[in-house]
Amino acid sequence: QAVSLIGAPTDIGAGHRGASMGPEALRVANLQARLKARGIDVVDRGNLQGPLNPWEPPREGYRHLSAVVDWNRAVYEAIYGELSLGRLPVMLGGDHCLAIGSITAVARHCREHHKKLRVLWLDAHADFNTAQITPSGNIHGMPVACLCGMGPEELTTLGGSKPATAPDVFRQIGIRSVDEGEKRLVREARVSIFDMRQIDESGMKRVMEEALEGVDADTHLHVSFDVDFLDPAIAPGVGTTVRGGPNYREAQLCMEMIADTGRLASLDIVELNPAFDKRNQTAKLAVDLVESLFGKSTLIR
Ligand code: DIR
Ligand code: MN
Ligand code: MN
Ligand code: MN
Repeated sequence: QAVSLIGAPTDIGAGHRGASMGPEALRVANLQARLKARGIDVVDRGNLQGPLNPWEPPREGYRHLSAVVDWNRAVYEAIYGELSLGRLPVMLGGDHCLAIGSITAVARHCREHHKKLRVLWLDAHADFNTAQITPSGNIHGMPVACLCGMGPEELTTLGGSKPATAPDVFRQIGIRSVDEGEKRLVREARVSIFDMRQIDESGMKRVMEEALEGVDADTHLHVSFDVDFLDPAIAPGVGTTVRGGPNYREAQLCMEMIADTGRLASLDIVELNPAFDKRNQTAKLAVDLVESLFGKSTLIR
């Protein structure tokens, strides 16, 4: 297994500044060395480049649309390139708008290689807003809708055709903050959502079994890990904390069960915001969890 780390240092789609420092925080927390220690070939490709954040108000429902498009083009090309080399790309965000680029590339790779795509969206938020219903204009709240063909043409057609993916490839886990208009849209699109209430009632084990159902040898498994998925008590280093998220053990189990499938083929680590963190603890936690995602087990067996 060969892994490529790709930094995308921008907060262009977010409502707070600072996610642009995420890639460096993950490097400082030793992401590459920790994966290498697992016997994985890990290359750090360095950072992509794109426009600076002009910090402007939203226009016609979108904040910084053209800069978001530029960043996502760069991410799309880089991720597609790594997949073509047979490597497993890890996109170090950056805010979650960049998953439009990464997952559009992954979807193209899957089409070309006749693979089924499954996306696990680990997040406090559904990220299914559109310009008409967004409360903020921040495009990091819109990537899933864009990938399903709902959004500005420049983003929905990043990979040429539209839509990049269908709603049925997604399994959203940890959800606990969905805006009013967004609730109606996810229901209409029939996005599969395992919210915190379901994790409370069924437990993380049962939820992950359901979310991973049907993942087989022909499946490309993509994990889009928004760090605000985690409970803010253990992960304060994000711009949009929502209380009541998975605790440390629940998060570990989630990652370990993904690793057990042996199908992880691409990963986003997004929304890590060192400006809100203390002593880089959230980056360290993210690295710890990513080790589990790549097969490190706390169990003795
Ligand atoms: C909120 C916050 N739903 C919005 N979204 C996200 O502005 O659209 N925060 N993704 O991380
Ligand atoms: Mn492949
Ligand atoms: Mn998100
Ligand atoms: Mn989120």
